[in-house]
Amino acid sequence: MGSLTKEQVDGFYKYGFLKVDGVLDGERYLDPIIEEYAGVLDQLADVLYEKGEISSRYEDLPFGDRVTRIYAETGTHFSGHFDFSLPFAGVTEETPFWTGQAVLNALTAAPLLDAVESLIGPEIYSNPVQHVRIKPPEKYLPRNERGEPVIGATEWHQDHGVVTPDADETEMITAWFSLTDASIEQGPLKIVPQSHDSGLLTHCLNYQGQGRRVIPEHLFDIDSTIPMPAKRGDVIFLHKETVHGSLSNVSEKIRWSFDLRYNPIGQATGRGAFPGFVARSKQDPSLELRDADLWTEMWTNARSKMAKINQNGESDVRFGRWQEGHPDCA
Ligand SMILES: O=C(O)CCC(=O)C(=O)O
Ligand SMILES: [Fe+2]
Repeated sequence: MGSLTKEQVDGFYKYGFLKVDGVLDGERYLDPIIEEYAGVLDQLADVLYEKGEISSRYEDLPFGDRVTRIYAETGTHFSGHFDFSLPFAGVTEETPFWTGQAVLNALTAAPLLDAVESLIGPEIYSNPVQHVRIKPPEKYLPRNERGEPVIGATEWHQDHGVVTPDADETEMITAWFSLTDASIEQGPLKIVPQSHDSGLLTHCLNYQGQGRRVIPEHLFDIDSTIPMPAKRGDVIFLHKETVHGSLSNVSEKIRWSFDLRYNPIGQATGRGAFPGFVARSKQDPSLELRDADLWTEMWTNARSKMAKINQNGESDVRFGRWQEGHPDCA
């Protein structure tokens, strides 16, 4: 059964977003994820230490400080080891990803799906456009060739803009939540209320030579931007055409969030090479995925297929929809 009030649902469609406090119980859903990722980091630290890429395993540091230290010392980031997704190109049979049981339990948490059900109905598909984002304090991060932190603020975009056109009619919604409190200093989401009224806006692939995909600021009302700090367990729902990005992490702590997508079963996900699954079905509950081993198998199969395409700069299967040279991007 849906858990949102009519006012909340109406507010979501009117403003293009909805923040619901205390959806996910920290002890039940979030602590197990934190524990699971500690194991992932342990493994990563072992490998890096054995290769001589770090001078210590840093096992006494708490998760956030340990990640930050390892990224700083190696001069690179290891986001792929934690993400329940894959890169779009250059994948091999060894490309890391993480699809653990605690993660799956959060994606299928009843209180989360109850809220999703209020927005898109009881036949709910977990869309594979999904990420964990572990963003260390920017001041400690390695920099790319343009001098920017390797995992910095998220550029202005709409989630509709990151799926392929086959999903143009899909009623996809985004659910964002943080595993630890996300203060303003930690670089939470920033949202432009009612920007979804404008429909899909142009995303420029290399706006003003900055080398990143972004909606140019002249296409939306940037002055009405609001920052969205959140407590752990709160969930922020976004309409697929709501313009959003994130602030920079200028704090001393990591910012650690999940962003998930859901759509009604049977609609295109806009990322057909990656596996989604039935998160809830009132019509046929036997379809619901709850076993992380099966989920891992699905991603392992996807990885094998990806290892045969999109190699060496080729684009056999497209993941994006934008081309350079649009007049909005001049
Ligand atoms: O967490 C972020 O920095 C960006 C998240 C995002 O774009 C999303 O939830 O769709
Ligand atoms: Fe997004």
